[in-house]
Amino acid sequence: MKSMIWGAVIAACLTISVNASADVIEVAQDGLLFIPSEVIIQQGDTVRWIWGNGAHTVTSGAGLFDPNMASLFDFPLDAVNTTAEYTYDGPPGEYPYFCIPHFFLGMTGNVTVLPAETTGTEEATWSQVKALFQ
Ligand SMILES: [Cu+2]
Repeated sequence: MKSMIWGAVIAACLTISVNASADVIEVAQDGLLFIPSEVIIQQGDTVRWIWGNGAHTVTSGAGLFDPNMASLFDFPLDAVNTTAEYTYDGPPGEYPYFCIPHFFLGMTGNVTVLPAETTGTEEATWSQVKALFQ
């Protein structure tokens, strides 16, 4: 019975992952939080940040001491600029970002970019599913 349930879960994951079209993943801002703060996407997907309140930035990099901060993007996120978007079409990997004025208050997030679907073979998909749990 248990294996049947896992089979169903895995089948559901495979079905979702096989959708090779580029997606837009939304991240909300509320107070000093990006919600969700961690997202897992595929190469070519776009993340859209949606302003909630206050004045913030969405800035690429691991923080104010990251020499590469803002090398990918540095968006305002405030009452005037209520959305920001970035398409992750670079190499797969971890892409941290943060809010400049609130970095020291822990306003950070991370985007994990998985390899893009190539042919949608089961093996490629399965390795992506496994990568979610590593
Ligand atoms: Cu902020």
